[in-house]
Amino acid sequence: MLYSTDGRPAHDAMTTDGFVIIDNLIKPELLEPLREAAERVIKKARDGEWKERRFVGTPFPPWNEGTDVWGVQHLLNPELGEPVFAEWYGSEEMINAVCELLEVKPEELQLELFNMLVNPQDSDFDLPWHRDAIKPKVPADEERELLKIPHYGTQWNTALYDESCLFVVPASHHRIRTPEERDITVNDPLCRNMPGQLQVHLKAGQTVFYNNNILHRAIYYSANKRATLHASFGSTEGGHYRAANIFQHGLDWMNEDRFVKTLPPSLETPYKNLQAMSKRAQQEKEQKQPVSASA
Ligand SMILES: O=C(O)CCC(=O)C(=O)O
Ligand SMILES: [Fe+2]
Repeated sequence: MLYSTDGRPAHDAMTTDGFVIIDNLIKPELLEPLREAAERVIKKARDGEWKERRFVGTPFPPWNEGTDVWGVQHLLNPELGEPVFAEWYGSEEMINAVCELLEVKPEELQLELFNMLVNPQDSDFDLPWHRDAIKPKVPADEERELLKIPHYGTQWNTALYDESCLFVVPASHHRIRTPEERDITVNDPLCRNMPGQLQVHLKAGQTVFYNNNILHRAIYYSANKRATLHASFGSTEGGHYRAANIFQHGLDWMNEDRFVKTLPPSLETPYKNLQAMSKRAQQEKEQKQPVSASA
């Protein structure tokens, strides 16, 4: 069974608190190769050789304004030439942990996003308090309904160096915001004193899985090195509900043969599941489109 760093069954901790910290999901012999690959990729992103980046000043996609990089997108893209990322994403440790948290079998996993969060160089960057899939201004009734939608997937941060950038409000993933929390998320989203906030301290090699509807924010300190792998898997049961969130990131490169060839055997079925989901999502979109009279 998978346990949190404080010795609780990981699935229970995730359900109750909306996040869970787990140790040892990077084999010791993979830590250095991952760090070296991360260095190369960060350099390319900062130098502009790799254009898929998040910039300070733009907290949410599209991240197309600014110069100082706080995130690097698409680490699995073969153009980056860093197969160690797929090796780790598809490693037994990672797959088993995700399967246990999602209560699915490996063949039910859906390959998804794999990015990296890094320290900016010029100034600190405050990512505002948010829930990933619910906008701050939605009325309480709508928030309550949106929080009931199952996730059919999980996302996580794995630190390659010690870091304490993420803040969460534990157990806020299954309830609407209090009036004070609502006021902060709408009017003062960079507030550094959210009631009940908890700073997540990760040692190198530790992973925090979190429900992306937990109230969370991050502070990116330019003086503290951050190279944190930020990834997700879905499950086939409801993978299509995740389509909008996944495909907003532009994943056409995943259709290419040269990408498929880089996948370790453990990711072949999760990849096929993603492709099947993409087709299904596309068909549903086309069916919903009104028939228009063409000239
Ligand atoms: O920096 C982090 O740890 C969180 C990033 C985040 O919340 C996001 O990209 O939506
Ligand atoms: Fe987020």
